[in-house]
Amino acid sequence: MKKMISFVAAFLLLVGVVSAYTIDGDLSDWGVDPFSDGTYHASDFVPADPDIDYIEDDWPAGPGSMPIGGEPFDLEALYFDDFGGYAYFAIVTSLGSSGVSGYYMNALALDLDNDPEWGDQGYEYGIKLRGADAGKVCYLPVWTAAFADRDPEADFTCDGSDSVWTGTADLVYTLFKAGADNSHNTYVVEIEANKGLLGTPQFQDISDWHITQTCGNDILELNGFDWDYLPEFTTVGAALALLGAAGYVAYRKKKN
Ligand SMILES: [Ca+2]
Ligand SMILES: [Ca+2]
Ligand SMILES: [Ca+2]
Ligand SMILES: [Ca+2]
Repeated sequence: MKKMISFVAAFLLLVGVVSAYTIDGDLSDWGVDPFSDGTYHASDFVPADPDIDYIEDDWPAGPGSMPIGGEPFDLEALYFDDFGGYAYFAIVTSLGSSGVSGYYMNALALDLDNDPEWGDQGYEYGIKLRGADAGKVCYLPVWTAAFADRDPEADFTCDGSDSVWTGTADLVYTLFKAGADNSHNTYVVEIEANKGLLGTPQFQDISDWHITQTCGNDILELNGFDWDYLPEFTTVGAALALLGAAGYVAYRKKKN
């Protein structure tokens, strides 16, 4: 029976029922290791699992390239995955939580319904990334600067007439690697948000994410991705049925 329980446990692990991301600022669970040897390699940013949505936009250096001011303000990558009842994010950036020269990475903006007409400037959810409100999620936030052509946004308040704080996501904002990228530090934000805080998106819903930065100095958006977690009731059910059958056999053996 013990053997059967470990087999079923291994099976559940295999189908991903008990695995998820650990919110610790380490990106090995995303299968990426940016600036692995102290320099830029595009391949370092490619996640192991093709189901992970991501965008990479490391500052290419040189005149005219965004962000203005270069490496200190660089938003480098945004990763997204959903699993079970949770949404997961990871952000890679040169901006620490205390900012640089008064510039900060402030919030993650979500256009959940992929409809620019619903939500202030289309983005009907906001997640605070730093400060006392870090991790707090607001429905119908008020964005504090113009969002013309989806240019980056500074920040949001949750004090509009319809605004509601829906709850707080687990969030870690931490130093990832010191001095590895053009002699600047690299920071990681890792987030786990209950889908209930974000309007309970359904399988194959299409949404857009946008990171806001003071002054819109750098742009990082993940547009038109779908929520692709499909509950695997059949595999879980099969595993549980197997466990039940094994239990029954063990019970009968004992009885006899
Ligand atoms: Ca992690
Ligand atoms: Ca960079
Ligand atoms: Ca960038
Ligand atoms: Ca919208």
